Amino acid sequence: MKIKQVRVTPIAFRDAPLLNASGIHEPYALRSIIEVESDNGYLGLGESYGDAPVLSVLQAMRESLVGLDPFDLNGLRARVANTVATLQPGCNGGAELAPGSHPSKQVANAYSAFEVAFLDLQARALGMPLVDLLGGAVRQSVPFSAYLFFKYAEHVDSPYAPDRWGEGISPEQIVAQARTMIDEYGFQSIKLKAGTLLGPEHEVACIKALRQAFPHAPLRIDPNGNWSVATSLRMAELMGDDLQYYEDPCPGLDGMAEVHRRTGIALATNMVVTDFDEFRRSVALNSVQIVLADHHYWGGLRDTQILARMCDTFGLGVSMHSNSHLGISLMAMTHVAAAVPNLSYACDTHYPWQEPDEEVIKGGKLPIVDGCVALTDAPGLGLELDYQQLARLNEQYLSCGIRQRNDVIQMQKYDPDWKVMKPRF
Ligand code: GKR
Ligand code: MG
Repeated sequence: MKIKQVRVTPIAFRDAPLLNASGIHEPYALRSIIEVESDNGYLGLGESYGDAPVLSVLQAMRESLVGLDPFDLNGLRARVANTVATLQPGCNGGAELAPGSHPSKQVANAYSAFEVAFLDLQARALGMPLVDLLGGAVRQSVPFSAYLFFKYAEHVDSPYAPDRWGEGISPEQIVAQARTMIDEYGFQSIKLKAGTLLGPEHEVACIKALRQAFPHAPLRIDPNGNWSVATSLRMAELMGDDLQYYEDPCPGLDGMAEVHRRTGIALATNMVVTDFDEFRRSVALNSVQIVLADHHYWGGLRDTQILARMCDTFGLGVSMHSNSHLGISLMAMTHVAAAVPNLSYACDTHYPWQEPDEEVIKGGKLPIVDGCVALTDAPGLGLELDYQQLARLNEQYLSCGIRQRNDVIQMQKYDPDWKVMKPRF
């Protein structure tokens, strides 16, 4: 079996005005959809970042993959390294919150994007679910958490009607957001994105309100490294007992190590441990106790399994990080999480924030039931592309004008003096 053709299609889908440490989401989120076609008629699918620097690598890869055996993952790795070496690195304004789109992650993220498509193709050709290539499922469905965001009712420059979630600023509104998500999807755990302009005291008040409204739900808060060590310690004192884990309260391995040393609270990260080198340094400092994996920048599904094994070896918990994404990514996350025996917490996903009419797979949005995404017996990831939808979202990409995520510039439309400051509080 040889690869006959590779297609990389950039798409844009509507994204809510969600607040975070950098600023606010833009009206559209970008992704790329990858198709790898074999000479005997199989198709493998992948999904990755759609920001210009990532997209340029993915597109530059296309020709080099033609003729490659889709089982030759080492051949894929060599070709990615070659291509990246010949391209100029770009910079990305959203890179810190989407660490996989950072230029230093170009090889890992381009490899990941194609690795998923190659594995999907392999599994389809063998007539087995992709998870079987990862050693088989240790669970048939994977738990995800309700991922809450502070948000405005609509974008300052909204090109479309307001979303159905409304404003999410006050503790009451955040509890209502959680209730809607839990009612619709059955999530058992709750994560609150923090580190916003609203400030730590307000965000902790929302955690308190959530604790009261959902007395038994595991709770996490994620300020994306936007609080100083002193603020992180002060907030830990206020809410420590309410948290299942404290995610990236402050920047840096040293800061995280200090917060853990002085509070004893389990710290999770998708910011200070984003590759194996940082993992090694973190273990020496005991900076984090839970690593949030993400196959999009950890080097694909197999390297995510290696990361999980390393977490097991060093006594760390493992779960999963997410950025705005569609169903191909969700299913890839589900297959790898199903094959990780030591997955210790419900994974993150932005999926509920994406609109029902903006999916590129046949059948529309994937179901999340009782907070879980279930595997199926279908070969590969079990997904087929809806080409009409793909064309529509590609059209949206072409017309939306956004080429690189930049939550800072978007926030400056509300407040021209807004600047990146880490930590802000
Ligand atoms: O989408 O605003 C966002 C999030 O802040 C995202 O960019 C982060 O990467 O969800 C992520 C996280 O857990 O840090
Ligand atoms: Mg995080």
